[in-house]
Amino acid sequence: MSHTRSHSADGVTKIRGEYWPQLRARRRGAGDDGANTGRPSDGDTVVERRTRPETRTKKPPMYKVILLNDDYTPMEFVVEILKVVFNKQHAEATRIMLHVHQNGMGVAGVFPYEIAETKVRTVEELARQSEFPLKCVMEKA
Ligand code: TYC
Repeated sequence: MSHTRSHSADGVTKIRGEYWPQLRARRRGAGDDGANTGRPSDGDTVVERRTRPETRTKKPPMYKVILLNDDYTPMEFVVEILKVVFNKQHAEATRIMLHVHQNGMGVAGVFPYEIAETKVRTVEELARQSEFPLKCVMEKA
């Protein structure tokens, strides 16, 4: 192939020169009569438009941070954890704590991986300091 491509920030790729060599053979002698065939002939500038963005904008995977029920951690402690670590208001913290108490587990929040990891560690460290067995896990949302 003997064409050159120039890329620009607006997503347009310009191709100058011979792009489809087989076309040249077919058109040899005919020249470009200017007919709009949708195909370039020698020396034409071909414009290609990007169909997907240049930069990756994929959202990070999210992780649920899940509190597990146990028989020993006081309800008030779990409510405090939900307020301090997960920024919940009192009523919402109480609702989540009761859900965990009644159902065995419940979602405290959903975060990107490293934030979720830090929340899990913070909960277990605060529980450990108070000698409560409160457990917390994370799971892909
Ligand atoms: N089941 C505990 C109790 O009766 C309360 C509790 C709620 C513990 C939620 C852990 O994640 C938990 N004291």
